[in-house]
Amino acid sequence: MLIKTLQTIASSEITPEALYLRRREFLKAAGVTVGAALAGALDVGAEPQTVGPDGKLAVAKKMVTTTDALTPYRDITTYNNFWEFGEDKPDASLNAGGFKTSPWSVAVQGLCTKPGVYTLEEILKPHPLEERIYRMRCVEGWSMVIPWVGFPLGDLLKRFQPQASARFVEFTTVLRPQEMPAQRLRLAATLPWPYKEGLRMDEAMHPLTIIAVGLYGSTLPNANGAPLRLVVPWKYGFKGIKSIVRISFVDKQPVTTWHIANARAYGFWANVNPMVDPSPRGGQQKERRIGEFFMRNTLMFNGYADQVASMYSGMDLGINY
Ligand SMILES: Nc1nc2c(c(=O)[nH]1)N[C@H]1C(S)=C(S)[C@@H](COP(=O)(O)O)O[C@H]1N2
Ligand SMILES: [Mo]
Repeated sequence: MLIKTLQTIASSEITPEALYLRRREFLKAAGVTVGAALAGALDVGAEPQTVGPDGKLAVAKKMVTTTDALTPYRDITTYNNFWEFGEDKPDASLNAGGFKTSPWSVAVQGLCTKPGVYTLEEILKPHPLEERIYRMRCVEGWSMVIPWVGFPLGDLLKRFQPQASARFVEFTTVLRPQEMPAQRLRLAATLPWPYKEGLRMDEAMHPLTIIAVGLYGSTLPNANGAPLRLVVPWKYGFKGIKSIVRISFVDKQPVTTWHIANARAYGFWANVNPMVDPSPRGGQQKERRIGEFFMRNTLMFNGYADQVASMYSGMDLGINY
């Protein structure tokens, strides 16, 4: 297997202690010891994920989908939406320090042959990591270019053997009021917790859809949704649900958090579309790339139309937003 190491983050940007501790947690999570009781239930494969000799997550493949400059690590990890930790951009990085992401498990349920509660190591172990450089466009009108490390969601979902009746997948974020202040203190614009998102099965199986476990070659910071989060680059950022603890195969379109909060503004599909603006925020035609002064034009399907538009042929995107 070809292992390429990733570009390194300037060491001034992260404290070595913080990196070291996170790496130890990840090594534990990706380790070769699998609970004997569950080992038979799910094929965990033979090839463990690795951390390279330089301490970076080792990636087997790289996919670069834009020539735009990468957004700096500091911006990606301190300008966040993770409302469980507060509504302002710096809240997640300031308040998520004590969020415990190890041990972690994911409950898989619904219309599949292999439901169960799986440890993070069982979830991650067979999947070679890839670097995916993707644009991310938030419905608030800002965007970034993020070098994710992860693997195709479809490869994970196949292991649970979804049934033909499974038409959608629903994802749920952890409910941890003791660690997530906004779940505990009913803040003004609080959302109905836990955060939920969903995809149609073909969207979930699309090769661009990934589970991210890292960025810039290191494990995900808590603020970005450690230990694992969804990334769907042609959809608005709110589809990218963080810190996932449940995956459900269902036959009906899931009811999602932002849709409950404001059904008119936030549809289920949430495909990036400069032509449709149902939200009260103002147009979706332009976006500000974090770090840039001038606005950019927002691209249909966030620039991924060639790969994804066919999934929506025959759908009226003005209604199904
Ligand atoms: N659980 C959870 N997931 C979430 C959110 C959230 O508040 N809670 N915010 C979403 C929104 S609106 C965006 S734009 C992205 C932001 O991801 P980032 O902070 O890693 O850039 O996460 C999405 N996933
Ligand atoms: Mo967002």
